[in-house]
Amino acid sequence: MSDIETLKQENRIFNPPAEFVKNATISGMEAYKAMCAEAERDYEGFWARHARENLEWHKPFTKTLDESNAPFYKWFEDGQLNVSYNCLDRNLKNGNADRTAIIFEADDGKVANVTYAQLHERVCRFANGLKSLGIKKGDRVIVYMPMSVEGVVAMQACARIGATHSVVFGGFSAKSLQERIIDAGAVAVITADEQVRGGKHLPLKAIVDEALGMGGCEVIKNVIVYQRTNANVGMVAGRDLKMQDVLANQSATCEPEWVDAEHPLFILYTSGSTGKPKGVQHSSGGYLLWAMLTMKWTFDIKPTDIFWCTADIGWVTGHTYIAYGPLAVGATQVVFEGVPTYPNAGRFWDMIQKHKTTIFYTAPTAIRSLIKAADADANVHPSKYDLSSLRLLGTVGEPINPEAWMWYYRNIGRENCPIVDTFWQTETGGHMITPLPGATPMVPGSCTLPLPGIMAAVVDETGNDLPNGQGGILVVKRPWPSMIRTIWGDPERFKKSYFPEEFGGKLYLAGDGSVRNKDTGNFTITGRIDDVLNVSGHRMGTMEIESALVANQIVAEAAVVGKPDETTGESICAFVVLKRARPTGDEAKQIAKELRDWVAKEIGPIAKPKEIRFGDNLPKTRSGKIMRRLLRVLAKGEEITQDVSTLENPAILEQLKQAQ
Ligand code: 6R9
Repeated sequence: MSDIETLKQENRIFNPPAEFVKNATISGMEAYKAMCAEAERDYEGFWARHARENLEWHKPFTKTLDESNAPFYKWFEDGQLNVSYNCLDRNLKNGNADRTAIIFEADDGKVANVTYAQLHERVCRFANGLKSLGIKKGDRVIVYMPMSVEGVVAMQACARIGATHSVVFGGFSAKSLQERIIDAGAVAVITADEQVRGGKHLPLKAIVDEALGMGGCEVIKNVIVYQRTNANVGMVAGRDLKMQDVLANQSATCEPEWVDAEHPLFILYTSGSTGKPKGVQHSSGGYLLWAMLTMKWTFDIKPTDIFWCTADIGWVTGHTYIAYGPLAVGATQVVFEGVPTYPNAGRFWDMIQKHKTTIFYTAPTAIRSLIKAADADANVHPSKYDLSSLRLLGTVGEPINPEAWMWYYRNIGRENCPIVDTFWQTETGGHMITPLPGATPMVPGSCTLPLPGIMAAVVDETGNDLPNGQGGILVVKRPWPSMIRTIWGDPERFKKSYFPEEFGGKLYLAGDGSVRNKDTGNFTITGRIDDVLNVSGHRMGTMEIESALVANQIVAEAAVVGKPDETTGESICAFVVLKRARPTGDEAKQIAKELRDWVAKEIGPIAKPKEIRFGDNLPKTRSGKIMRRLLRVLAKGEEITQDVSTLENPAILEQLKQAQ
């Protein structure tokens, strides 16, 4: 039985604990249904009410939703606000000044607490510093930072002055960084000398220098360097500045730049089905509204909580559930610099115990690798730690297999914490389909039901609704406030990718397949329907990796497919044809290693193929299309049962069967 078949038949149901339901923000299914009904009845009124109740507006909006130029929807268009003001100043006014905003734990275990007042001051000083460099509203600023308080400060300071940030994950290569700098037309880069992960020092500034040296980045006027390790890094006079010098002598207050609700808060690059990463552009008002509402609804956030999202600020999860959401609701959160396996695989459990974490949000891939580690070494088994502070668990980034869900539920939640399996995307800005912890009956492996106001559905290839029980394409039928606004610099691609004409131009296409349970209507995500892979919760385009491979001069052709992997969900398998004879034995091993390193340089270590197989050519149809479907079967090591008579060169399949 395939994984999807198993998931469809999953019928274990876990109700939220009564105690949780009693105190929950959304308590019980009736409350959930009433909210959904309100949104159905008066869609704009529903969102307008929440936007008024949750955000502090400098100038109130009078229009809720403008659909006149669909799919370029506008929300709260004539309202003005500042995101950083809503995250910081508002907490100072509300009596939260001395409340801990961030509990920062460094790789080596050192802990530093930052209060809202301190965070506000740091953001203001840095915002003033950015202004003194001439950075202004509408400018784009690249943030290439380690997990740090300073990373959050950099993002918030950009928001404060109305500059649009684009955070690039610290694991991306110089080439990827350069492409993003050019595409965004950025004027400055904020980075660190080095990042520290798992006891190792890894360069950041040197990679920035390499990226800028590749050319095309002449628009960058300044590089601001946070000194994380005090490593000796090259500083270009007139261009490079230390963060501490930018902050020095700046005023501790900074009048926020009031921006329109639609002003782009950030651009975040993500992989699509074609080669070039897309710059997903998000708004200010609608985005922050959903970050706040989902903190309240999905995470049931309370003043007594210690919230911990383990994502990196380089991904959307780190934007919404570290840099913005928790601060906007005045929460106390843990920010972690390191990795889950250092100094040992008990690090997460140790940190939950130490910081009395109450809400823990992580990725299935981390859970799976920690299950393995706990099985291998009893000392890092979660039973060795006091996890009794936990009251809610969450997962994000990829489907969670029911067995990993059960382990998480039993060993981490002690069968007493609801699990929110949150389905969403870079493009959606925040959670879309997820259990509500004090309401929804949970089913392992299912993200259950859409949040109130989110009109998710499963349709066929022509956009018609499918009955429950029938697998199809996941869509969202109505625009929602935190949705992607456009692809930076490429509105046509935005339309084609997300609102294709074949579907009438008005349905948002998530790029995932889904099926709803016949009885409950629960959604189960069946995986991407495009050429996007999900490796350890990281999104990667197969075409992106293929382009990187063929950019190597010895490669003639390459096809990349995903292969199911016990730990990482999917792994990357590349089929490669060289310009010279097909290598075998040690030579094949050597070239495979060189190509893996090459991809790490072109894109970043996360894109390295786990497996490379060499062939004299690739299986193609007579019209020259590579049959990726067959390659996926070969990668899995399964027998091909499909009809291969339309293949130009069926004999090649035998050769590609063997893993090298
Ligand atoms: C937030 C984030 C988005 C893709 C998405 C889907 C997969 C995310 C999931 C899930 C099943 C979940 N995905 N959460 N699949 N269940 N709870 O991860 O954004 O990096 O853009 O990835 O991840 O395939 O389309 P992003």
